[in-house]
Order: sequence, then structure tokens, then C-alpha cells
Amino acid sequence: LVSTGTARPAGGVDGILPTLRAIVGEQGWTDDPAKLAPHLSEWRGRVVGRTPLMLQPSTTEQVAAIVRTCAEARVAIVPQGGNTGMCAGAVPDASGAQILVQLGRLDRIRDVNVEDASLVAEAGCVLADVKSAACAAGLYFPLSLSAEGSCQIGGNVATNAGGINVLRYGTMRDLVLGLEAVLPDGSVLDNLRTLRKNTAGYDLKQLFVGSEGTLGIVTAVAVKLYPDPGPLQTAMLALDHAGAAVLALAKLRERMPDRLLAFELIGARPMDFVLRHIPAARNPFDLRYEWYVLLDAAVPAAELESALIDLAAQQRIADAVVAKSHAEQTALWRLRHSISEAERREGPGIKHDISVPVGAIQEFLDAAEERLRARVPQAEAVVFGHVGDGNLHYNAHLRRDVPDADLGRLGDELTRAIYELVTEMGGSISAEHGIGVLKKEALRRYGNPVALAAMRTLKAALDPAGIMNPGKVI
Ligand code: FAD
Ligand code: 2HG
Ligand code: ZN
Repeated sequence: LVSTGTARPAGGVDGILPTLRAIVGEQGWTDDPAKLAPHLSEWRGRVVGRTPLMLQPSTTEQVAAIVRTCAEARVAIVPQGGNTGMCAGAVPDASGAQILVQLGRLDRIRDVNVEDASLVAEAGCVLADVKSAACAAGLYFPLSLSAEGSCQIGGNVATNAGGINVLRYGTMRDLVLGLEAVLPDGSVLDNLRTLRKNTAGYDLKQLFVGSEGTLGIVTAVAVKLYPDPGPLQTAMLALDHAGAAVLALAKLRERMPDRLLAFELIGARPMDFVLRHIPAARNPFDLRYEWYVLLDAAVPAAELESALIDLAAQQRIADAVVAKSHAEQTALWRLRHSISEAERREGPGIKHDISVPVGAIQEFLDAAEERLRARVPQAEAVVFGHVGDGNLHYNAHLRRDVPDADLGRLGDELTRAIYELVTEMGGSISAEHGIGVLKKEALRRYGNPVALAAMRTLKAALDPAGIMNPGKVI
């Protein structure tokens, strides 16, 4: 029902290009191949598309006029934020017939309300700027991810972004109070309210969270702000097995409920990649350990140190370092935030952004290792992630001596082995990055058929012509 090519240009996309250019004005469009290039390729270059025109509207009204024009001509639209998504959801297909709508010029913070503890930002605001605006008002916007310097708040909504502080504050879904979106017929859904309670009908804003541009274009978002958690302590723990991380997390949470903001697991292999590829990266320990945890806690240093000493005495952790300065904190977090980049520099890898129940992390890791050894012994797992959310980036690289001709087959077999295991364990094949193009087949294969049918019904009801990001998700 919803696949690439569902939208059939009646008069052809070329017929509406002058109208689209006029809607946004000179500053708001380009068809210059050099300017288009970074917008046509997914982050790792796995998918590269084409477009006759990229539009950069600067108002909601312009977005609505673009969508109306495309809807009338049945021309497909691909919304794009910072293009940091991991599943190729923000790039057009290869047809050259899809219009790219890049939201970067919708970049105003419309309101920061201290009494309401809320902030209203246009979709193209870069996440780091939203965080800074909250901070300037003495409040805190907790969403935090390595791409925060370039991803946009609208993209965060569209992917239901997670990141390192989900443990304490939840995902983007938990942070959205309201939103404004242009529906596939060009009408504007003004749901931009900051109410904490509202049971008047379906909660439509949540439909857009995680919809990856397939149900409409988000143009503005109202988010919850929190009190500033105060000075954070950062520590890195060294562990002999990943299960110890789950036990250490439980112990620390008992002692500092709600004060533990981040608790990130890093395997030895991603750490090796970072130390190899990222300038000035350095292992804070003298030894190489199998696993590391990086944590942030909003407690006095002495309280964290005493908790870590107790964990070491109970032999739950092998070693720990606590950052003594802001520079040391930054250096420790740089190790974590550089993993994706280091992995990219290491060479082509296969990403699996999975989740299982938190208590089943060790069982999952043991079973995954066993299955890979049996089915794809050429694979080397690169594991890290948000262990407190049960969300692991169970990535894998095939050994360099694997012949090129075998890469595709082995990669598919590897992914099947992981997804089958995740499904058996009641987990998810997509914990935080979404489906886009790269996981579409996997969703079809492993998704719940009744849920998939309901998604298709929703999609068809809101976007009967299939113009909104066709070929993505379902
Ligand atoms: P894009 O990549 O531009 O788009 C993503 C999807 O959303 C596409 O389907 C697009 O069509 C749609 N979309 C974008 N904007 C809109 C809009 N305004 N209206 C409707 N649809 C829209 N993700 C996490 O969850 N947690 C992490 O820890 C994390 N770390 C990352 C680290 C690195 C180094 C990188 C490169 C990525 C990481 N990501 C992470 C993935 C990515 O940053 C997030 O998915 C982010 O939310 C995407 O935002 P974006 O603005 O770049 O969206
Ligand atoms: C992270 O947690 C991101 O750093 C990216 O979700 C994960 O690169 C990846 O596989
Ligand atoms: Zn992640």
C-alpha cells in the first residue's frame, strides 16, 4: 500500500517546480548539485538519492503551501532535519521525482516559559540550541545525543530520539507537550499547547512522534523543561562482564534514585576503535577491560566515590575513575560520543539498534555471541549503548579477510541471527533510530501483523495519495 512510487505525479514534478520556488523565494531553494550533495546521502553513505529541488521554507505557511501544491500534483515529499538519522529516512529515493523539504530555516525559539517549564521551538532548531535556550532561562532540556550539534528538534520528534538521558527523563515521546504539523493535504494541525493534562480525544501529537515524516511535516514543538539538575559528577567504571553493569546500575539507583542521569555501556571493541581513530582519545585505565560504563550523577563527588568504593568492595566493578575537572568530564564523554564516528572510520559495519528487557541484557549478549559463533563466525560484535534502557547498539563488522562476494550474504545472515534472537526475547529490532528504509523489510518480517495493519490504515487515512515520505517505514 505504501511504497515508493505510490505518489504518481499527474503533471509531473517538473510542472510544479516554478510554483514551489515562488513559495519559498530566492533564499529558500536550491538545485545546485554541490549544495544538494550532503542532503542526498545518508550519514554513512549507505543510501544516496536524487531530487530536482530542495526547499528550505522559513514559515509554517510556506510549508503548508508546499504540501498543498505537491498534494494537488501528487508529487512525493521527503522531510529532512539535520540528516543525522541512522536509517536513511531523510533522503529521497533514486527516482529524482521527490521534493526534499529541509527544515533548517524554521529555526526560531518561539517561547520559553519558566512558570510552565516549557519551551516552544520551530522544527529546524538544532537540539543543542534548544538546550542552550532552556539553560539561559535557568532550566534544563534533557534530550542528549552525540549528534545534538546538528540534529533538529523536529527530527528528534519524527524519530522519537533517545540518547543518554532517557534513563532519568525518558525519550522524546515523554518530553513533547504539543506540536504543530502540516498534514499531507496541506492543512495545519495546531496542537502546539503546553498543557500537562488533556484527555479531549485522541492524543494526536503522539502519532507524529516516531512517524519519520510519513504522516506530515512537524513545523514546531512544545517541550517540557526540567529544573537544572545541578553539577554533575562523571565516572567511568571498568567491568569484566556486561551483566555486572546491570547489577551496578540497580545498586546505584537504590542509593541515588532520580540522580543518576546517564549510564552508558561501552564494549572493549568500540573503545579500541575510539582509541585508534579519534585524536587525543586516551583510555583512563592502565588496562584494557572487556566492558566499561560511563555515568553522570547529580550528587556530591564524595557520595559517588563512596558508592563506587562499595561496588568495588562487593566486586561488582573491577575499577573506576571519577573525573576531577570539567576537562576530565569532557574527555571521558568524548570517548562515548566519538564511537559512531570511530566505527565509521574503522570500516563498513552493520548496525542493530535493539532493545531487550534490562534484566535480560547478559542473557541476550551470551546468546547473541553463541549464535554468531555458530552462524557467522566471521563477525566481530561491536557493542555499546544505553544499558539502563535495555537498548544496545549491537553492531558488527565482518573480518577483513572475508571476500567481497560474501559480504552481503553474511551480513544478512548476521542480521537475521540478531533479530530472531531479539524477537524470541520479546525485544525490539528498533529501539531508538527508527525504521526509515534500512529496516523496512525487517519491520515487515518481525513486526506484529496486527500492528502493521493498523499502521497502514492510519497512513492511508491521513495520506491517501501516499505523498509523504513514500517508501519509508511501512
Ligand atoms: P533527519 O535525519 O533529518 O530525519 C530523520 C527522519 O525524520 C526522516 O524520516 C525524516 O524524513 C524525518 N523528519 C526530520 N525532520 C522532520 C520534520 N520536521 N517533520 C517530519 N519528519 C521529519 N539517535 C538516538 O535516538 N539516540 C542517540 O543516541 C543517537 N546518537 C547519534 C549519534 C550520531 C553520531 C548520529 C549521526 C546519529 C545519532 N542518532 C541517535 C540518530 C539521529 O541523530 C536521531 O535519529 C535524530 O533524532 C535525527 O534528527 P535529524 O534532525 O537529523 O533528522
Ligand atoms: C549512540 O547511542 C547512537 O551513540 C548511535 O544511537 C549508535 O552508531 C550507532 O550505532
Ligand atoms: Zn544510541
